Amino acid sequence: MGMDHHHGHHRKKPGPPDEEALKRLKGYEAREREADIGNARWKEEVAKAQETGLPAADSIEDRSISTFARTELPHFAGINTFMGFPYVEDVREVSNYDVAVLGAPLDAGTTYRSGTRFGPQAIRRISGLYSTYNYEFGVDLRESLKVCDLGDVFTIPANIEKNFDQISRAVDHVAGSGVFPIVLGGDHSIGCPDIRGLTPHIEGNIGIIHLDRHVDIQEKDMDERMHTTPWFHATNIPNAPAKNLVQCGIGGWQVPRSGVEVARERQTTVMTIGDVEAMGIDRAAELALEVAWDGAEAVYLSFDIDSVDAGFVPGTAWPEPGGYLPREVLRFMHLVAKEGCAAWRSWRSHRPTTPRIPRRSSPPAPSPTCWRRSSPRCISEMGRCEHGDKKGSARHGEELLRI
Ligand SMILES: [Mn+2]
Repeated sequence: MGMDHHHGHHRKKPGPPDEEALKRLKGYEAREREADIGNARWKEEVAKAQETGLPAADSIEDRSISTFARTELPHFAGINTFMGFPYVEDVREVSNYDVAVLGAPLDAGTTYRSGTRFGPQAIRRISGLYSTYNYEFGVDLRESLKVCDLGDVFTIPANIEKNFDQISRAVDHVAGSGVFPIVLGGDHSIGCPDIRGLTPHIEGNIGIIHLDRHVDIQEKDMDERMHTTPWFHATNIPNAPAKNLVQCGIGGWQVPRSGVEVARERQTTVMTIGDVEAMGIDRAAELALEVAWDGAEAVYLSFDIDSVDAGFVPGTAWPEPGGYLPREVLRFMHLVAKEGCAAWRSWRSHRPTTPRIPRRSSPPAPSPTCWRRSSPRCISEMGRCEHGDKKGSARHGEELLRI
Protein backbone atom coordinates (compact mmCIF):
# COMPACT_ATOMS: atom_id res chain seq x y z
CA MET A 1 0.00 0.00 0.00
CA GLY A 2 1.15 3.48 -0.71
CA MET A 3 4.62 4.38 -1.81
CA ASP A 4 7.45 2.02 -1.21
CA HIS A 5 9.82 4.35 0.66
CA HIS A 6 11.61 1.75 2.69
CA HIS A 7 12.91 -0.68 0.12
CA GLY A 8 14.69 1.74 -2.12
CA HIS A 9 13.19 0.53 -5.37
CA HIS A 10 10.26 1.58 -7.46
CA ARG A 11 7.15 -0.60 -7.56
CA LYS A 12 5.67 -1.20 -10.97
CA LYS A 13 2.68 1.02 -11.50
CA PRO A 14 -0.68 -0.57 -12.32
CA GLY A 15 -1.43 -0.73 -16.02
CA PRO A 16 -4.40 0.98 -17.64
CA PRO A 17 -7.85 -0.35 -16.61
CA ASP A 18 -9.01 -3.49 -18.41
CA GLU A 19 -12.25 -2.00 -19.74
CA GLU A 20 -13.66 -5.35 -20.85
CA ALA A 21 -13.08 -6.93 -17.44
CA LEU A 22 -14.78 -3.98 -15.77
CA LYS A 23 -17.82 -4.42 -17.98
CA ARG A 24 -18.09 -8.07 -17.00
CA LEU A 25 -18.50 -7.12 -13.33
CA LYS A 26 -21.89 -7.91 -11.85
CA GLY A 27 -21.56 -4.52 -10.20
CA TYR A 28 -21.52 -2.89 -13.62
CA GLU A 29 -24.58 -4.78 -14.80
CA ALA A 30 -26.53 -4.09 -11.61
CA ARG A 31 -25.63 -0.41 -11.76
CA GLU A 32 -27.07 -0.21 -15.26
CA ARG A 33 -30.12 -2.32 -14.47
CA GLU A 34 -31.35 -0.02 -11.73
CA ALA A 35 -32.34 2.50 -14.39
CA ASP A 36 -34.98 0.09 -15.72
CA ILE A 37 -36.75 -0.69 -12.44
CA GLY A 38 -38.98 2.34 -12.32
CA ASN A 39 -40.41 3.97 -9.21
CA ALA A 40 -44.12 4.27 -9.89
CA ARG A 41 -45.19 2.60 -6.65
CA TRP A 42 -42.75 4.60 -4.58
CA LYS A 43 -44.24 7.77 -6.04
CA GLU A 44 -47.72 6.50 -5.18
CA GLU A 45 -46.63 5.86 -1.61
CA VAL A 46 -45.13 9.32 -1.27
CA ALA A 47 -48.28 10.93 -2.67
CA LYS A 48 -50.45 8.93 -0.30
CA ALA A 49 -48.22 9.92 2.62
CA GLN A 50 -48.76 13.57 1.79
CA GLU A 51 -52.48 12.95 2.02
CA THR A 52 -52.76 10.67 5.02
CA GLY A 53 -49.70 11.91 6.92
CA LEU A 54 -50.15 15.62 6.10
CA PRO A 55 -47.60 17.76 4.23
CA ALA A 56 -44.44 18.49 6.23
CA ALA A 57 -43.72 21.64 8.21
CA ASP A 58 -42.79 24.71 6.14
CA SER A 59 -39.11 24.50 7.07
CA ILE A 60 -38.75 21.10 5.35
CA GLU A 61 -37.34 21.69 1.87
CA ASP A 62 -37.87 18.14 0.58
CA ARG A 63 -41.62 18.24 -0.05
CA SER A 64 -41.84 14.46 -0.44
CA ILE A 65 -41.57 14.29 3.37
CA SER A 66 -44.81 14.20 5.35
CA THR A 67 -45.58 15.28 8.90
CA PHE A 68 -46.39 11.79 10.13
CA ALA A 69 -44.08 9.02 8.88
CA ARG A 70 -46.09 6.96 6.42
CA THR A 71 -43.49 5.53 4.02
CA GLU A 72 -40.44 3.32 4.47
CA LEU A 73 -38.63 6.31 5.95
CA PRO A 74 -37.28 6.92 8.51
CA HIS A 75 -36.15 3.31 9.07
CA PHE A 76 -36.29 3.74 12.84
CA ALA A 77 -39.85 5.03 12.87
CA GLY A 78 -43.33 3.77 12.30
CA ILE A 79 -45.42 0.72 13.11
CA ASN A 80 -43.29 -2.30 12.44
CA THR A 81 -44.30 -4.69 9.67
CA PHE A 82 -42.09 -7.00 7.61
CA MET A 83 -39.88 -4.68 5.53
CA GLY A 84 -42.51 -1.98 5.90
CA PHE A 85 -45.05 -3.73 3.69
CA PRO A 86 -48.68 -2.93 4.46
CA TYR A 87 -50.40 -4.68 7.33
CA VAL A 88 -53.59 -6.38 6.18
CA GLU A 89 -55.97 -6.58 9.10
CA ASP A 90 -58.78 -8.31 7.22
CA VAL A 91 -57.14 -11.54 6.07
CA ARG A 92 -60.04 -12.12 3.67
CA GLU A 93 -58.43 -9.42 1.53
CA VAL A 94 -55.17 -11.33 1.13
CA SER A 95 -55.99 -12.25 -2.47
CA ASN A 96 -55.31 -8.62 -3.42
CA TYR A 97 -51.61 -9.41 -2.92
CA ASP A 98 -48.99 -11.61 -4.55
CA VAL A 99 -47.08 -12.50 -1.40
CA ALA A 100 -48.18 -12.66 2.22
CA VAL A 101 -45.84 -12.72 5.20
CA LEU A 102 -47.24 -14.31 8.34
CA GLY A 103 -45.69 -15.08 11.69
CA ALA A 104 -45.97 -18.36 13.58
CA PRO A 105 -44.77 -17.32 17.05
CA LEU A 106 -44.23 -20.70 18.60
CA ASP A 107 -41.56 -22.32 20.75
CA ALA A 108 -43.49 -25.16 22.34
CA GLY A 109 -41.60 -27.51 20.02
CA THR A 110 -38.09 -26.61 21.15
CA THR A 111 -36.21 -29.26 23.10
CA TYR A 112 -33.50 -26.96 24.45
CA ARG A 113 -33.71 -23.17 24.47
CA SER A 114 -37.10 -21.55 24.11
CA GLY A 115 -37.73 -18.04 22.81
CA THR A 116 -38.67 -18.51 19.17
CA ARG A 117 -42.15 -17.27 20.03
CA PHE A 118 -40.48 -13.85 19.78
CA GLY A 119 -39.05 -14.69 16.35
CA PRO A 120 -41.63 -13.04 14.08
CA GLN A 121 -41.52 -9.77 16.02
CA ALA A 122 -37.70 -9.82 16.05
CA ILE A 123 -37.53 -10.49 12.30
CA ARG A 124 -39.96 -7.66 11.59
CA ARG A 125 -38.00 -5.31 13.77
CA ILE A 126 -34.65 -5.92 12.09
CA SER A 127 -36.29 -6.05 8.64
CA GLY A 128 -37.32 -2.43 9.17
CA LEU A 129 -33.70 -1.51 8.56
CA TYR A 130 -33.81 -2.58 4.93
CA SER A 131 -35.23 -1.08 1.79
CA THR A 132 -37.12 -3.07 -0.83
CA TYR A 133 -34.31 -2.62 -3.39
CA ASN A 134 -31.45 -5.08 -3.73
CA TYR A 135 -28.43 -3.94 -5.70
CA GLU A 136 -27.07 -7.34 -6.70
CA PHE A 137 -30.44 -8.78 -7.74
CA GLY A 138 -31.41 -5.59 -9.52
CA VAL A 139 -34.94 -5.75 -8.14
CA ASP A 140 -37.12 -3.48 -6.08
CA LEU A 141 -39.81 -5.63 -4.47
CA ARG A 142 -42.02 -2.60 -4.01
CA GLU A 143 -42.13 -2.09 -7.75
CA SER A 144 -42.41 -5.72 -8.87
CA LEU A 145 -44.61 -7.44 -6.28
CA LYS A 146 -47.53 -6.69 -4.03
CA VAL A 147 -46.42 -7.91 -0.62
CA CYS A 148 -48.40 -7.67 2.61
CA ASP A 149 -47.92 -8.61 6.24
CA LEU A 150 -50.84 -10.51 7.76
CA GLY A 151 -49.48 -10.34 11.29
CA ASP A 152 -49.25 -13.51 13.35
CA VAL A 153 -51.16 -16.73 13.76
CA PHE A 154 -52.92 -16.96 17.14
CA THR A 155 -50.74 -19.64 18.67
CA ILE A 156 -51.59 -21.60 21.81
CA PRO A 157 -48.47 -21.78 24.02
CA ALA A 158 -49.58 -24.79 26.01
CA ASN A 159 -50.69 -27.13 23.25
CA ILE A 160 -48.50 -27.91 20.30
CA GLU A 161 -51.13 -29.86 18.33
CA LYS A 162 -53.57 -26.95 18.48
CA ASN A 163 -50.75 -24.73 17.21
CA PHE A 164 -50.27 -27.05 14.27
CA ASP A 165 -53.97 -26.85 13.46
CA GLN A 166 -53.94 -23.06 13.66
CA ILE A 167 -50.84 -22.76 11.46
CA SER A 168 -52.15 -25.23 8.87
CA ARG A 169 -55.39 -23.31 8.69
CA ALA A 170 -53.56 -20.00 8.19
CA VAL A 171 -51.29 -21.36 5.46
CA ASP A 172 -54.26 -23.09 3.83
CA HIS A 173 -56.08 -19.75 3.73
CA VAL A 174 -53.17 -17.93 2.10
CA ALA A 175 -52.33 -20.69 -0.36
CA GLY A 176 -56.01 -21.23 -1.12
CA SER A 177 -56.25 -17.54 -2.00
CA GLY A 178 -53.57 -18.03 -4.65
CA VAL A 179 -51.02 -16.07 -2.65
CA PHE A 180 -47.39 -17.01 -1.95
CA PRO A 181 -46.90 -17.55 1.80
CA ILE A 182 -43.75 -16.67 3.71
CA VAL A 183 -43.94 -18.01 7.25
CA LEU A 184 -41.74 -16.51 9.95
CA GLY A 185 -41.08 -18.95 12.77
CA GLY A 186 -41.41 -20.10 15.37
CA ASP A 187 -39.52 -23.33 15.94
CA HIS A 188 -39.02 -25.96 13.28
CA SER A 189 -42.02 -28.02 14.29
CA ILE A 190 -44.04 -25.67 12.07
CA GLY A 191 -42.65 -27.35 8.95
CA CYS A 192 -45.29 -30.05 9.18
CA PRO A 193 -48.34 -27.79 9.56
CA ASP A 194 -46.98 -25.57 6.78
CA ILE A 195 -46.84 -28.54 4.42
CA ARG A 196 -50.33 -29.68 5.55
CA GLY A 197 -51.65 -26.26 4.65
CA LEU A 198 -49.96 -26.20 1.25
CA THR A 199 -50.41 -29.70 -0.11
CA PRO A 200 -54.16 -29.45 -0.86
CA HIS A 201 -53.32 -26.63 -3.26
CA ILE A 202 -50.60 -28.41 -5.21
CA GLU A 203 -51.73 -30.56 -8.10
CA GLY A 204 -49.02 -33.16 -7.83
CA ASN A 205 -46.09 -33.55 -5.51
CA ILE A 206 -44.33 -30.95 -3.43
CA GLY A 207 -40.58 -31.22 -2.83
CA ILE A 208 -38.83 -29.92 0.26
CA ILE A 209 -35.40 -28.27 0.40
CA HIS A 210 -34.35 -28.18 4.00
CA LEU A 211 -31.33 -26.18 5.18
CA ASP A 212 -30.37 -27.39 8.61
CA ARG A 213 -27.67 -29.01 10.75
CA HIS A 214 -30.27 -31.56 11.89
CA VAL A 215 -32.43 -34.07 10.01
CA ASP A 216 -35.66 -33.29 11.93
CA ILE A 217 -37.37 -36.48 10.78
CA GLN A 218 -37.87 -38.65 13.87
CA GLU A 219 -41.45 -39.56 14.78
CA LYS A 220 -41.50 -38.09 18.29
CA ASP A 221 -39.12 -36.46 20.72
CA MET A 222 -39.79 -36.74 24.45
CA ASP A 223 -43.17 -38.24 23.63
CA GLU A 224 -44.41 -35.32 21.50
CA ARG A 225 -44.13 -33.96 17.96
CA MET A 226 -41.35 -31.44 18.58
CA HIS A 227 -39.04 -29.34 16.38
CA THR A 228 -37.05 -32.49 15.68
CA THR A 229 -39.99 -34.19 13.94
CA PRO A 230 -41.63 -32.15 11.13
CA TRP A 231 -40.50 -34.21 8.13
CA PHE A 232 -41.60 -37.54 9.56
CA HIS A 233 -45.19 -36.30 9.59
CA ALA A 234 -44.99 -34.07 6.52
CA THR A 235 -43.67 -36.91 4.36
CA ASN A 236 -46.60 -39.07 5.46
CA ILE A 237 -48.75 -36.79 3.31
CA PRO A 238 -49.18 -38.58 -0.02
CA ASN A 239 -48.13 -35.66 -2.20
CA ALA A 240 -45.12 -34.69 -0.07
CA PRO A 241 -43.00 -37.82 -0.64
CA ALA A 242 -39.69 -38.37 1.14
CA LYS A 243 -37.95 -38.96 -2.19
CA ASN A 244 -38.31 -35.20 -2.84
CA LEU A 245 -36.95 -34.20 0.56
CA VAL A 246 -33.35 -32.98 0.39
CA GLN A 247 -31.57 -31.98 3.58
CA CYS A 248 -28.56 -29.72 3.17
CA GLY A 249 -25.90 -28.83 5.73
CA ILE A 250 -26.46 -31.73 8.12
CA GLY A 251 -23.81 -32.66 10.66
CA GLY A 252 -22.36 -32.01 14.08
CA TRP A 253 -23.01 -33.65 17.41
CA GLN A 254 -26.74 -33.27 17.74
CA VAL A 255 -28.33 -35.29 14.98
CA PRO A 256 -30.45 -37.80 16.89
CA ARG A 257 -29.88 -41.37 15.72
CA SER A 258 -33.61 -42.05 15.75
CA GLY A 259 -33.97 -39.40 13.04
CA VAL A 260 -31.12 -40.83 10.99
CA GLU A 261 -32.84 -44.21 11.09
CA VAL A 262 -35.98 -42.68 9.55
CA ALA A 263 -33.95 -40.77 6.94
CA ARG A 264 -32.40 -44.12 5.95
CA GLU A 265 -35.73 -45.96 5.89
CA ARG A 266 -37.38 -43.27 3.77
CA GLN A 267 -34.30 -42.69 1.62
CA THR A 268 -34.22 -38.92 2.00
CA THR A 269 -31.27 -37.14 0.40
CA VAL A 270 -28.84 -35.91 3.05
CA MET A 271 -25.98 -33.53 2.21
CA THR A 272 -23.53 -32.84 4.99
CA ILE A 273 -21.99 -29.41 5.40
CA GLY A 274 -18.75 -31.08 4.26
CA ASP A 275 -20.45 -32.20 1.03
CA VAL A 276 -21.62 -28.64 0.45
CA GLU A 277 -18.18 -27.24 1.14
CA ALA A 278 -16.46 -29.75 -1.12
CA MET A 279 -18.72 -29.21 -4.13
CA GLY A 280 -19.40 -25.54 -3.57
CA ILE A 281 -22.69 -23.77 -2.97
CA ASP A 282 -23.71 -23.53 -6.62
CA ARG A 283 -23.33 -27.25 -7.32
CA ALA A 284 -24.94 -28.17 -3.98
CA ALA A 285 -27.96 -26.01 -4.78
CA GLU A 286 -28.17 -27.51 -8.25
CA LEU A 287 -28.19 -31.06 -6.85
CA ALA A 288 -30.76 -30.10 -4.23
CA LEU A 289 -33.02 -28.58 -6.88
CA GLU A 290 -32.76 -31.71 -9.03
CA VAL A 291 -33.88 -33.95 -6.16
CA ALA A 292 -36.63 -31.66 -4.87
CA TRP A 293 -38.09 -30.95 -8.31
CA ASP A 294 -37.93 -34.55 -9.55
CA GLY A 295 -41.52 -35.07 -10.67
CA ALA A 296 -42.74 -32.33 -8.30
CA GLU A 297 -44.98 -29.37 -9.05
CA ALA A 298 -43.73 -27.09 -6.29
CA VAL A 299 -40.90 -26.85 -3.79
CA TYR A 300 -41.07 -25.69 -0.20
CA LEU A 301 -37.94 -24.05 1.16
CA SER A 302 -37.31 -24.54 4.85
CA PHE A 303 -34.54 -22.50 6.38
CA ASP A 304 -33.47 -23.39 9.89
CA ILE A 305 -31.34 -20.58 11.27
CA ASP A 306 -29.20 -23.10 13.15
CA SER A 307 -27.85 -24.25 9.78
CA VAL A 308 -25.66 -21.16 10.08
CA ASP A 309 -22.54 -21.40 12.26
CA ALA A 310 -23.32 -20.73 15.91
CA GLY A 311 -20.87 -17.84 15.94
CA PHE A 312 -23.32 -15.85 13.81
CA VAL A 313 -26.54 -17.00 15.45
CA PRO A 314 -25.71 -17.53 19.12
CA GLY A 315 -29.29 -17.02 20.24
CA THR A 316 -30.78 -19.87 18.23
CA ALA A 317 -32.62 -22.63 20.04
CA TRP A 318 -29.91 -25.16 19.24
CA PRO A 319 -26.56 -23.55 18.36
CA GLU A 320 -24.21 -25.74 16.30
CA PRO A 321 -20.65 -24.95 15.33
CA GLY A 322 -19.47 -25.62 11.79
CA GLY A 323 -22.51 -24.67 9.73
CA TYR A 324 -22.90 -22.31 6.80
CA LEU A 325 -21.35 -18.89 6.71
CA PRO A 326 -24.00 -16.19 6.20
CA ARG A 327 -22.86 -15.37 2.67
CA GLU A 328 -23.01 -19.05 1.71
CA VAL A 329 -26.50 -19.57 3.01
CA LEU A 330 -27.79 -16.40 1.35
CA ARG A 331 -26.39 -17.65 -1.96
CA PHE A 332 -27.93 -21.10 -1.43
CA MET A 333 -31.35 -19.66 -0.65
CA HIS A 334 -31.15 -17.31 -3.60
CA LEU A 335 -30.40 -20.17 -5.99
CA VAL A 336 -33.28 -22.23 -4.63
CA ALA A 337 -35.79 -19.39 -4.59
CA LYS A 338 -34.82 -18.34 -8.11
CA GLU A 339 -36.34 -21.56 -9.43
CA GLY A 340 -39.69 -20.87 -7.79
CA CYS A 341 -41.06 -22.07 -4.49
CA ALA A 342 -44.37 -22.83 -2.85
CA ALA A 343 -43.42 -21.20 0.42
CA TRP A 344 -40.48 -20.02 2.36
CA ARG A 345 -39.99 -20.32 6.06
CA SER A 346 -37.43 -18.97 8.41
CA TRP A 347 -37.14 -19.28 12.10
CA ARG A 348 -35.00 -17.47 14.49
CA SER A 349 -34.67 -17.47 18.18
CA HIS A 350 -34.58 -14.32 20.14
CA ARG A 351 -32.91 -14.12 23.48
CA PRO A 352 -35.54 -12.54 25.68
CA THR A 353 -32.95 -10.43 27.46
CA THR A 354 -31.82 -8.80 24.22
CA PRO A 355 -34.21 -6.36 22.61
CA ARG A 356 -32.35 -6.36 19.30
CA ILE A 357 -30.55 -8.90 17.20
CA PRO A 358 -28.07 -6.64 15.41
CA ARG A 359 -25.30 -9.16 14.78
CA ARG A 360 -27.39 -11.77 13.10
CA SER A 361 -27.97 -11.80 9.41
CA SER A 362 -31.33 -10.60 8.24
CA PRO A 363 -33.62 -12.88 6.32
CA PRO A 364 -32.94 -12.34 2.65
CA ALA A 365 -35.66 -10.74 0.65
CA PRO A 366 -37.68 -13.46 -0.99
CA SER A 367 -37.16 -13.76 -4.68
CA PRO A 368 -40.34 -13.05 -6.55
CA THR A 369 -41.49 -16.49 -7.48
CA CYS A 370 -44.30 -18.47 -8.95
CA TRP A 371 -46.06 -21.32 -7.25
CA ARG A 372 -44.57 -23.78 -9.63
CA ARG A 373 -41.18 -23.95 -11.22
CA SER A 374 -41.51 -20.89 -13.27
CA SER A 375 -40.57 -19.29 -16.49
CA PRO A 376 -38.63 -16.04 -16.20
CA ARG A 377 -41.87 -14.25 -17.00
CA CYS A 378 -43.51 -15.75 -13.96
CA ILE A 379 -40.69 -14.54 -11.77
CA SER A 380 -41.70 -10.95 -12.17
CA GLU A 381 -45.41 -11.59 -12.47
CA MET A 382 -46.23 -13.92 -9.64
CA GLY A 383 -49.95 -14.15 -9.16
CA ARG A 384 -50.70 -13.24 -12.73
CA CYS A 385 -48.82 -16.08 -14.37
CA GLU A 386 -50.35 -19.19 -15.83
CA HIS A 387 -49.77 -21.03 -12.56
CA GLY A 388 -51.23 -18.33 -10.37
CA ASP A 389 -54.71 -19.78 -10.39
CA LYS A 390 -56.55 -20.36 -7.18
CA LYS A 391 -56.97 -23.92 -6.16
CA GLY A 392 -58.21 -25.30 -2.96
CA SER A 393 -59.93 -28.13 -1.25
CA ALA A 394 -61.11 -27.38 2.25
CA ARG A 395 -62.28 -30.95 2.67
CA HIS A 396 -58.86 -32.28 1.81
CA GLY A 397 -57.39 -29.75 4.23
CA GLU A 398 -59.57 -30.99 7.07
CA GLU A 399 -58.52 -34.56 6.38
CA LEU A 400 -54.90 -33.53 6.47
CA LEU A 401 -55.25 -32.08 9.93
CA ARG A 402 -55.29 -35.66 11.17
CA ILE A 403 -51.79 -36.32 9.82
MN1 LIG B 1 -31.78 -27.42 13.33
